[in-house]
Amino acid sequence: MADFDVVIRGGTVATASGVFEGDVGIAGEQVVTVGKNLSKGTREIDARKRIVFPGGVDSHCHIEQPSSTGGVNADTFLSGTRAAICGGTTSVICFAPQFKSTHITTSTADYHARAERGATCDYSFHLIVNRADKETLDALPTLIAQGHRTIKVFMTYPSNRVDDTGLLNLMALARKNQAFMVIHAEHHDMIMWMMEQLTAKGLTEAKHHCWSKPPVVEREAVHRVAAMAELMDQPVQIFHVTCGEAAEEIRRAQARGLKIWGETCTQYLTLTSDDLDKPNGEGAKWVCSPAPRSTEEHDKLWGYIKSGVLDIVSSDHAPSNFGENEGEKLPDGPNTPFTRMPNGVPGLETRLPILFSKGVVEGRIDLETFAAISSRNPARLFGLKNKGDIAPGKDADIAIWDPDVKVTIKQENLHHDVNYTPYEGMTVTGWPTTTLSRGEVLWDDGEFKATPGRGRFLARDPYEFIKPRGIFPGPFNPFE
Ligand code: DUC
Ligand code: ZN
Ligand code: ZN
Repeated sequence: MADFDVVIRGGTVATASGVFEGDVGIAGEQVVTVGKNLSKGTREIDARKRIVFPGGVDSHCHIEQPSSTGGVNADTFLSGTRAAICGGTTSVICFAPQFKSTHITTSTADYHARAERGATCDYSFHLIVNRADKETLDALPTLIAQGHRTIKVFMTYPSNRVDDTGLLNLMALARKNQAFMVIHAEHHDMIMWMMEQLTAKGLTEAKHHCWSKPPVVEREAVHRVAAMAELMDQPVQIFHVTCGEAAEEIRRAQARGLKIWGETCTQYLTLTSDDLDKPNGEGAKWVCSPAPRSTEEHDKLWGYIKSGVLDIVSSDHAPSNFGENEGEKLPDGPNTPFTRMPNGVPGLETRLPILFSKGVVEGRIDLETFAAISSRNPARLFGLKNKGDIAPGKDADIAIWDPDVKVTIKQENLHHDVNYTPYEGMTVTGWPTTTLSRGEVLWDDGEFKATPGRGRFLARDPYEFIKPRGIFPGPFNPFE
């Protein structure tokens, strides 16, 4: 009998802690040995001239997420996780949404049912909370204890935003119940005011979306979150940082010792406001929030990645079809004002190839940093203890890459279920050729094969990163 179910042989194994030439031995669902000249496996995978990375962890993706108006975003759990796996990602953290008129326990259970039906890779949830009322505050401790260890708050969007008092109350609840917080940080009133002015002047094209939310809108909100997190002694992550000004606020807070982390996304390292400047409503394809900036800001973000201030690059996959139905990018046709365009771009499948190409191939980061920002760091920050590494005892979630292949990204070759990609025509170097999830080969040589619903919910226990520091800015500890 073979010692291993699978041996990945002769590759360059690259994790956040190091790079070496060797083999990976897998038994059942887990990695059991990493070394040289391992004995034969029942299945042998030739990884010569390949890089063997831990499967990506995408800690920010909106999949099959119902909206308050009854629509659902374009990907199902089946298509979204298929796209993830074909792009080398093996765990996703999605968003169980809350609605104004539904109990959060019910909406979370409904979202679980969707994932159980379709997910082909493992998944966990952040809980979107959009009303910090008594009913919600009473329900959250049980939901957190069930393994939903993050509360997500939007500081903007009329239908989802939580005001500052609500955010403070949620931070207090998170602290008492050992939950983490992730924040969409933009100054709501500034954006609304700017939208009104732009609309009054007839400046309503997609490109004006960027005008409505310049970097100061983000910088102010990040500063505010950091101050609140300091007051409450609550660990937080700032989502989708787009610019140096906002990243600098995070750096300053980190320098004060706060438990604050920053994420950026592929689109903020590649897209610019010029992408939105297209005629006949086409710019809507690139509308996302916060807004895409400039190549100068891309360079700044890479700098903050290199220094570790931003330590996760996720996709913020938020797919809406480019079409004219309600919920699609142009609900009022080609002249749809930007205020009515759904925010978000698809990017689950392209996240890692773009990050590898722009990051590793173009010499901005090394292989270890790539493995850290795409897999190890999100697994660690969100308490996915069996993910993010290739080491004995870890789940055999692995992506084997051809680092030399040149791929021109085309919608027709992608595996999501949205009808465009914002990266159409971009040529990247490197793509995953084989992806394993818990030892099972799901993507190999252009073929995807997985049973819908095989993905498992990753319930998260309390972990180091969400522990408060026990330090308050004044003499009063409100939690004693
Ligand atoms: N911005 C968000 O806040 N969420 C989804 C997509 C987007 O662009
Ligand atoms: Zn957001
Ligand atoms: Zn998002």
